[in-house]
Amino acid sequence: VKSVEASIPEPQREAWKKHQVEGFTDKDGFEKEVVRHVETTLARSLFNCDEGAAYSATSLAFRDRLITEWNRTQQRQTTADTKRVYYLSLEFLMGRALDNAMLNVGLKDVARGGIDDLGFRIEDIIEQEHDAALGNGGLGRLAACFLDSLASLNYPAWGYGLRYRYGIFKQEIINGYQVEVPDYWLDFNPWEFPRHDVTVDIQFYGNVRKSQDENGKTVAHWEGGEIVTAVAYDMPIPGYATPSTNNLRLWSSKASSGEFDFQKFNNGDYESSVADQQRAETISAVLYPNDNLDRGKELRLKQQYFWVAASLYDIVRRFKKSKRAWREFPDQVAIQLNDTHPTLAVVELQRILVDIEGLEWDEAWNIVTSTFGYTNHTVLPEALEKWPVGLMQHLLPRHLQIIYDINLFFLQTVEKKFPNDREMLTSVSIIEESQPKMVRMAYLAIVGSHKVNGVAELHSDLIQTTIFKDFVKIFGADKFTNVTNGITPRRWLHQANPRLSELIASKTGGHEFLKDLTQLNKLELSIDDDAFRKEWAEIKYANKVRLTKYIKKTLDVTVNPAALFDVQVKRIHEYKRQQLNIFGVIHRYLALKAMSPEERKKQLPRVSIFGGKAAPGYWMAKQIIHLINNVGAVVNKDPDIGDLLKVIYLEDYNVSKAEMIVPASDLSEHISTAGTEASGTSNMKFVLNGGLIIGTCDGANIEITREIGQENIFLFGTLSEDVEDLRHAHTYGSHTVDSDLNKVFDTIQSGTFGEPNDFGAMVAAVRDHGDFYLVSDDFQSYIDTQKMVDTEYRNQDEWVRKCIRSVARMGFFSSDRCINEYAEGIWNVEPLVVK
Ligand code: 4GP
Repeated sequence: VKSVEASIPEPQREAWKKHQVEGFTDKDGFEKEVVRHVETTLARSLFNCDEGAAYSATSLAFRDRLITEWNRTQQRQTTADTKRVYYLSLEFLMGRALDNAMLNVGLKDVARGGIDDLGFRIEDIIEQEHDAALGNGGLGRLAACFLDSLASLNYPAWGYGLRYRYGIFKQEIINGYQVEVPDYWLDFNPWEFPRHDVTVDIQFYGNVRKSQDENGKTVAHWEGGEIVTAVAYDMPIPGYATPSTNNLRLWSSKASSGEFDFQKFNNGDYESSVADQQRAETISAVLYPNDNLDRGKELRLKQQYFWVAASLYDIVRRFKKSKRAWREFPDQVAIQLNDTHPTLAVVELQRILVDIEGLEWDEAWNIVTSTFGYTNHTVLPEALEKWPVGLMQHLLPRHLQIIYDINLFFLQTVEKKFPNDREMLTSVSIIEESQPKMVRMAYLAIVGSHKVNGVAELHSDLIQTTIFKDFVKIFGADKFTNVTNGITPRRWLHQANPRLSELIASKTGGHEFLKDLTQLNKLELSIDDDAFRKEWAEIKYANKVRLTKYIKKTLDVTVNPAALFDVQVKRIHEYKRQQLNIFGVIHRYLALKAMSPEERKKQLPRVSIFGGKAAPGYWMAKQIIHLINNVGAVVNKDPDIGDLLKVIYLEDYNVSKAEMIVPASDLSEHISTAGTEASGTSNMKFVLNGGLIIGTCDGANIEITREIGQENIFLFGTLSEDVEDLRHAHTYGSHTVDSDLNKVFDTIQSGTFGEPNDFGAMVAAVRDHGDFYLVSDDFQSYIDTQKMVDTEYRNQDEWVRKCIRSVARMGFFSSDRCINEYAEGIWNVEPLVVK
């Protein structure tokens, strides 16, 4: 950029500078921008500007501001010639952008006034926005929190992903069943910039020809096949209280000619000419709706290569502009693989360096392994990605050859270190010798990266002692590390819970805590302040009232906002054990039914709130949803029960709903079978918003306990070190289910909650088929712990103190801390300080 600028004559530079866009800073300027966008960009007027148009114009006004900062940020980074981080993720679960942009830029109050002047309410405008739901759950939302932290901490960073036309499906609950409806979110998205000038042609299929160059070296040429074009769409990512604005670049696919095949068209074969175009567009059409599950579909592999190849082309192009030697590539570029989905990037970079740039294999491989880091997000075997060798051969013939070579050289080093250990070789080989043979993507990612990390301490220990233990022997323990997940306090406190954020600011000396979350610890000094605790409790109550109204509006069920709100919202999965929760609810219902009316009057009212999507092909998860809804239908209408128990299923759980639900919880459930939930991040969100947790010793629950103190969390259940023995005992010993749980099962099977056959498999999984998720082992301690919750909740003053103490000690779980750890320990990048 320096040289480009210098080459432009002074007067021209002056002309540009004179007209530089500065962006509004006050209400008047904001209104002017909104009106301009309504009247020109949207071609409407005062007379037909509805809330939707007002939302669009407001977003466009902010987008213009961001894009100016975005340009400057890029220019600063290029001029400073610093190392950049590239975060490759197939999922970015961003949620809404407008509220976040207003708050991060610090102009929400300005916008509120302006929108008011123009005749709207800011809350209504915010509600107009459709969530950008390009992710399934934890993994995708983590990527979104990371983008916020990277920008807020001034790191030179880009996110790279796919621009799905359909994000995660919309969930409807019809007659108690989940029904999936497509989520078409791109009608008009004011936050994206189509970059029709930034395109990359991506090759698939074809074959490999080898030739000799003038020095007698063998060169591979990947020829033929099919070309699809990737087009970049950019979304600006504003940092909080900093001008730094980063970029999320999402690739969209289209036919390489851009149009349909004219030859075919002229020959009258209109249909097939259009079909080619549609086939190309299919690549980025839809997000695969699986969480913690791999379903080896060819189109998914195509998506992965398409995205990875386009992103690497872009990264390499940017690097080449610096005119540095290739060996300096890792000094300029760090690439993080968010799970194994982008692992082909390892192979693609090796291909670029060897086949196209002509580097020697070893030199190229050094560059590759110094560039990549790999994050694992799950130990569940069904989620570990593998691709059939035959499919890889067909779709990416050159890449398969390179994978074989990587494997060969890798196994040679293993052989040297562990001579004559055939078992070791088969166990770590990137190619699984199964029928059919498979490429193990996690192994490829480990071999191709310089660091591998898990996402919470227990999880990082587990990967080193179970699924990847042989790799620890081969590479040494230094290659493996832990970075405990975090969440952005901007969205998950300041935006979702503005009143609490203001109260905290008033007690900690301003909004500094939003940039340095450890400052929350100052709250402990105010814990004996009666007025403070009173206001704290009032805020929680107001958040519960808001959710109460939403429940009334959407489900027509009246719940008592003074009841204990017990929440479990996350993807539906057997390992997350929503079934344990609903069995516990049934147990509570039976206990209440068995009481005399006098006894009942003494009980604490509770609302059990569930939400979450099941993967469309995950039958058992859908049965769990069905049971919860059926239980709700019976309990909520039972006159014996009244307010004492309500069971609510919130439809279509997503990021913007989480922003409303999380601040309204008294107790949230994080009750996975020990050793199965890699980290969890909603546990952090709930505690940060002043709710307590009931949970197992799993994932980040363990570190949360360490930080906030075990007197502030309700832990129960089996420990991870005992899980295997219990499973073994279930299968080979005698497995019995205690009488309380049996009563629950009998009630289900008596038809109290609808057709018993619908739930037969769910009951049998626990009673007859080995109870893999240890529901029976943990049931009694779960029930006992819930009783303790009831007792403790009655002492509201002590409960509020526990909540405040917990919030005060949550500083560690900011994604800022987490990103700083990645930057220092894995990426070796520095923030670019903005003056
Ligand atoms: C999730 C894990 O299940 C969750 O525990 C973790 O907090 C999150 O990643 C972020 O690290 N994994 C997935 C997945 O979403 O699909 O593997």
